[in-house]
Amino acid sequence: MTKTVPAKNGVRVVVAGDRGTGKSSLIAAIASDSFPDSVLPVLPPTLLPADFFPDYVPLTIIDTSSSLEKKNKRNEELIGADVVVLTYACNDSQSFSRLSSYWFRELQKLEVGVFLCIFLA
Ligand SMILES: Nc1nc2c(ncn2[C@@H]2O[C@H](COP(=O)(O)OP(=O)(O)OP(=O)(O)O)[C@@H](O)[C@H]2O)c(=O)[nH]1
Ligand SMILES: [Mg+2]
Repeated sequence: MTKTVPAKNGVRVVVAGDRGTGKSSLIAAIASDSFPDSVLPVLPPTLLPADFFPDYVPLTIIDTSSSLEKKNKRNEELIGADVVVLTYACNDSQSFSRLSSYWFRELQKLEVGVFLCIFLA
């Protein structure tokens, strides 16, 4: 029987988006398989082990802060990302506009190539 070999050491997913758009809740929900009543403002890195996935690649999910003072740290995380998840709140049209007016530009400036948008219910 063929054993599945990991393609690489892991995938680093960085979650960014405007304040209050559900970054930390999304990560907590993925990690616990349920929507959290409350979450820390910034979660520590969340490791989803390889056996969580059919292709056997572990995932590390990095939460980011919305504080301006933490922008440098956030940018470092974005530069080191394999995948960027941008969040917006569907009940906040401004957070949607900010995807193009701020976040896409910010990723371009940082020369971050890959990104994915997600929607909140
Ligand atoms: N209805 C609804 N509420 C959500 C959803 N995701 C998050 N929330 C709520 O939105 C609020 C903000 O969620 P957080 O996960 O703290 O958002 P955040 O982007 O991490 O916020 P900051 O860390 O302050 O930038 C909380 O009250 C959540 O319960 C969602 O998918 N649907
Ligand atoms: Mg948060």
